[in-house]
Amino acid sequence: MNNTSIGNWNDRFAIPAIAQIVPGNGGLPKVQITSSAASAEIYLHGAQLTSWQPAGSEEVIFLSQQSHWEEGRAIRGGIPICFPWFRAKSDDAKAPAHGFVRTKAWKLEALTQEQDSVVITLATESDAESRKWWPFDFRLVHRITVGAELKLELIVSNTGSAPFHFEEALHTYNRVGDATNLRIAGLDGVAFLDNRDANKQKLQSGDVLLTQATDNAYLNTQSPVEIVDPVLKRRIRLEKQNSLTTVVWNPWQEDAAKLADLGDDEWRQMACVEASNILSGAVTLAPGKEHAMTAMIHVINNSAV
Ligand code: TA6
Repeated sequence: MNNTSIGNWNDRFAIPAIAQIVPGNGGLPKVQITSSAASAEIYLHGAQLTSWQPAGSEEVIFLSQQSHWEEGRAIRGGIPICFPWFRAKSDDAKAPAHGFVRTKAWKLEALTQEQDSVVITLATESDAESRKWWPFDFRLVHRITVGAELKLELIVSNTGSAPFHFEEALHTYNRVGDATNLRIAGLDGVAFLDNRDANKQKLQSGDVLLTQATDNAYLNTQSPVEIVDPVLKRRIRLEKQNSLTTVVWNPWQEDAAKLADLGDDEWRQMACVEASNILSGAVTLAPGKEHAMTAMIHVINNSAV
């Protein structure tokens, strides 16, 4: 990426004093939003939001200080997009974890204002590289609305002649005061697969408390989920549409130590709660059809926690 492309992007898309494209970490281009309602940063790499701070709130999104910033590698933190599979590809151990769209540059298609929000539209589509891993034709649009609330829409279109079956996730790393001192409400009574215990099916009893490495896929649930954070004195609320599964993940000390792009103690400042369609929630899409999953995130400050 060079200054010419930055200049061209800004000529086409910049909103003076509100939104511009600038060189980010590793020289990767990012859209920088500084509106009265919120500030945010979205990298074209993976169409990945890495920061959202609504006016009057502290930063809501966690970003590792040890993340890699290069083509072909995922950013650690923010909101990675997992598509067209989640975790390892079931029939190919060599395939990239969480699919292949979070490690490539997406195309910036639009940057507009809607009332006091800024809407960023990014897209990617199948190509010779993607077909090496997954022999289907698709177009993916990620539309992000940055305002007092954060809205993420992931729209999958089948542009080919055969139906395809896919998984997807908006793998949100929420920034928390202390992962050992919070509760995650909204999943009481929901069945989940515990990926830390041979994916055994279990039943959630009460709020989710993080007391060890946790990697749960909650099934058949469209419920809102709240991270209740007594340290930062706030609740982060996730509402979702067209999403049948919710993933809760924290690597804890032992798994964090295995991640070169996550500081050994950074696990304490993060809690992943992910709108998704994985496992039994995976989607089959006919040719010419599209599927839109939406996540809405907002912060309630100084609430009774
Ligand atoms: O969302 C939970 C999870 O699937 C965990 O199993 C863990 O692998 C995490 O994603 C991080 O995956 P990544 O490939 O980004 O290291």
